[in-house]
Amino acid sequence: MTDTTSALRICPLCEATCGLTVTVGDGRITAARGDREDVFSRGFLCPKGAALGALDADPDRLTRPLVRRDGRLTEATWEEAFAAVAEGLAAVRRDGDPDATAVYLGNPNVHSMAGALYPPVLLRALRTRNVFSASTLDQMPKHVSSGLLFGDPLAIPVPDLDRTDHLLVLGANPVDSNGSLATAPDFPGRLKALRRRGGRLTVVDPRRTRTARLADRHLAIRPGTDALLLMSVVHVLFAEELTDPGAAGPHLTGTERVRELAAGFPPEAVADACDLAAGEIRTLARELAAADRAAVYGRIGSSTVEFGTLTSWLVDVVNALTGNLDRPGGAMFPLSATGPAPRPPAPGKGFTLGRWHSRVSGRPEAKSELPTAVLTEEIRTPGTGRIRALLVLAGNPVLSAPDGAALEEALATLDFMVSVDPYLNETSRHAHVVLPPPPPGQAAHFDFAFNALAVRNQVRYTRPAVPPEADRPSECALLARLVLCAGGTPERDPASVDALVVDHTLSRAVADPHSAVHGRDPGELAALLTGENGPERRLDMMLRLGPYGDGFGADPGGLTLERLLAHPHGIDLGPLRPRLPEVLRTRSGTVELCPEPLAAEARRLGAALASRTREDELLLVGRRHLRSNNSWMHNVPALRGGTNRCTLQMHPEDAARAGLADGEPARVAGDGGTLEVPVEVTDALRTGVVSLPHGWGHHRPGTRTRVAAEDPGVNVNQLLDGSRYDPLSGTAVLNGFPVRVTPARAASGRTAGASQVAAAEAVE
Ligand SMILES: Nc1nc2c(c(=O)[nH]1)N[C@H]1C(S)=C(S)[C@@H](COP(=O)(O)OP(=O)(O)OC[C@H]3O[C@@H](n4cnc5c(=O)[nH]c(N)nc54)[C@H](O)[C@@H]3O)O[C@H]1N2
Ligand SMILES: Nc1nc2c(c(=O)[nH]1)N[C@H]1C(S)=C(S)[C@@H](COP(=O)(O)OP(=O)(O)OC[C@H]3O[C@@H](n4cnc5c(=O)[nH]c(N)nc54)[C@H](O)[C@@H]3O)O[C@H]1N2
Ligand code: SF4
Ligand SMILES: [Mo]
Repeated sequence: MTDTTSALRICPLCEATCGLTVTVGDGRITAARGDREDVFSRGFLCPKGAALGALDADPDRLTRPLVRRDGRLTEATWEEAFAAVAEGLAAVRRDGDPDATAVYLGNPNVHSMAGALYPPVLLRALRTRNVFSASTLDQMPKHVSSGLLFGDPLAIPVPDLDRTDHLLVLGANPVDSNGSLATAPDFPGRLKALRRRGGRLTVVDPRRTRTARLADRHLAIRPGTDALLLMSVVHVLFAEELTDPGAAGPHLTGTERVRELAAGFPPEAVADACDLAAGEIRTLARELAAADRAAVYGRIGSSTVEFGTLTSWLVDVVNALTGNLDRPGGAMFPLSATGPAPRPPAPGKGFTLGRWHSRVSGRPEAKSELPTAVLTEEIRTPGTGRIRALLVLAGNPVLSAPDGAALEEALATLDFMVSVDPYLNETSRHAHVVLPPPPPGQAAHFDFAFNALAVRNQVRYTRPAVPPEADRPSECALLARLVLCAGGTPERDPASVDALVVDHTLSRAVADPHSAVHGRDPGELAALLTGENGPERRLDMMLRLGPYGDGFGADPGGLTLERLLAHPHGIDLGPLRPRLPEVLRTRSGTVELCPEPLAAEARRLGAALASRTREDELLLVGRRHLRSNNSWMHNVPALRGGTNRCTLQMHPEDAARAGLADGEPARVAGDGGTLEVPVEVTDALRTGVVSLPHGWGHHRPGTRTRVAAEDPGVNVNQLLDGSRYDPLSGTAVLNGFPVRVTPARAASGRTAGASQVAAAEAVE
């Protein structure tokens, strides 16, 4: 028997950030359970967290870098791999066009320290405008609406779950996803607690999800029409004189213009389009207005739709008009320990969209990113500024973005591609160099992104649970070396990247009259930093400069890395507190409730009211399964099977109309292609709507996710061609798009098994 020890590890597998107690033996995690003493998660964990050990020890994880030689990816040493990266990038950058090198940042970057600390430095070194990320497949609409409303795309109000009396959830299923843009360990438990204390839960979702089953009211809306619903709620609030912005009132401007915009959207005008009764919409508005404390919360289903930014904006407009913006129990701004320290309110620079445009189809940037849906055309279309090199950090856009087949063809034409990824998968198989980070057990963890979205202010840090392997770079060290390669100085010490950031940040802080370290010497401050390595010193710096920090001695009781390390289960920093107007960065210094780009979208929405789906079309929506995570967890045996399947869910009436029975293969056709997939007949979704999960399609050759390949499923995003998008944010429409469903037998004259399903996708 081997000796086992236990260690603490914050779970990196979803936004809930649960604290785990892991058992370690033989240099790996052998078991994981919830840490009861964690100040935030109090022992909660879900099946994914419980499988952290299996995921950590997945035999398909790459342990050494791969370098393409004579067309084939071959194991190499780290030195060989970084030499290949330096050479490949230099060859493209030598021509002097920084935009020829593009970056795609995938979702796991928000779940790791490396992903928070190094991509910003990498982008500065590259100076490219070709920056893409999973955000334009996800939450970019919320950044844009927050940018326009509050002047800061990162100022995202979260529902104050534990104190609200009425929660309205649109297009989110936190019982399965465990929550998003609202970090809350045990989201399901918090919803049950809301009901127990007599609060109301309303869920708007075309599917009767597990979240909808907890609700006292479920509105099975027609997909893509949430903006109409909320516009109509706003209409009722004004028409019935129910608006009362409360304490936020003095900070709001543009309220009258919102009233004018909403005038054309009485419930009777939108009811048909939303397929909801006008009376239900009125009741909803009245209840939100009447509740002492209410919060509206929208996620994926309200975001990855044509009016995603408008919907995201309306969520906060309703919160503001009902007095719930910035009020306890309403929608509040968290205050993260590593965020900027509060400063006296003052007008800011505001937020501008479209400062540049994509080369081929002229799509506007948002938050310095271009839409991921145009990545393919930017690689394929010849001319100056064509993307010839691509760095993919923790991303799998071949499965996560529209039309992966076209993207794959484009990737194959790149002069150079790097994937920083633990797996050889649908995307990384196209790379010239694959750099695998060590498994999560060997990584330290701090939630830079999610503490700014948490429903309670708190701070936690865990060092590696398992001793890092010798001779293998941590993901932080790996990305630091990538930064040096991008900057043309591959020979330099990776620690110099952290030193440079520290110097830059401290120099700015001492020059800032509002900073606690104003006027001090940056060198003196740098010498005070503690930590075992560069990332820890940077964390120490951010904590000390942050809202709860010790200000490098200015507040001796304040937060430092040392103090945080002395609290291994974290430090609770209290419930959310009102932050208006300090949080605002708009030019007016107010909450600009009716920015012109959104007013224009509202007018476009009015025009769209007239259009209808065709009779023979169904609208497709996605779904997430509790034991899944986008494209990359189908390789863990413990998380497979049961209801976690790639099936086309259909209402019995729609299935009967299409001539399909449960288990039969259907042929699904969309703008971008056709798939064959088994039907699952269920009344858990409304009529006129079908559902297919994303992240499947693991049949491709040259990958090494052997478990996933046994049950590959099909890639739903192959039904899309990227031409549907939310114009303000550039976010792809991934929900509520039209498809036609017919029996596959009629089309092919045979029954499709798993391999034939895969083949059908590969062919089309
Ligand atoms: N149809 C449809 N499409 C969708 C969605 C949908 O709801 N419907 N959802 C969208 C959303 S919300 C998102 S966020 C995107 C996700 O889009 P992506 O981020 O492109 O895709 P993921 O599947 O999350 O892939 C993450 C990659 O990171 C790797 N990885 C995992 N852990 C680490 C790590 O610690 N370090 C590194 N370097 N790599 C790691 C994985 O192996 C995988 O290759 O997909 C979007 N696509
Ligand atoms: N288990 C698991 N957890 C995850 C992930 C995962 O893949 N698996 N992914 C993580 C990521 S990257 C993210 S971004 C979050 C996402 O977190 P959530 O937003 O909670 O994710 P979903 O489960 O996709 O919920 C979206 C819901 O919107 C509904 N919907 C679709 N179209 C519409 C519409 O037009 N209107 C309305 N009102 N509803 C609509 C769908 O039926 C679905 O139930 O989850 C994270 N957590
Ligand atoms: S809910 Fe999320 S953070 Fe918590 S254990 Fe599950 S996957 Fe990990
Ligand atoms: Mo996401």
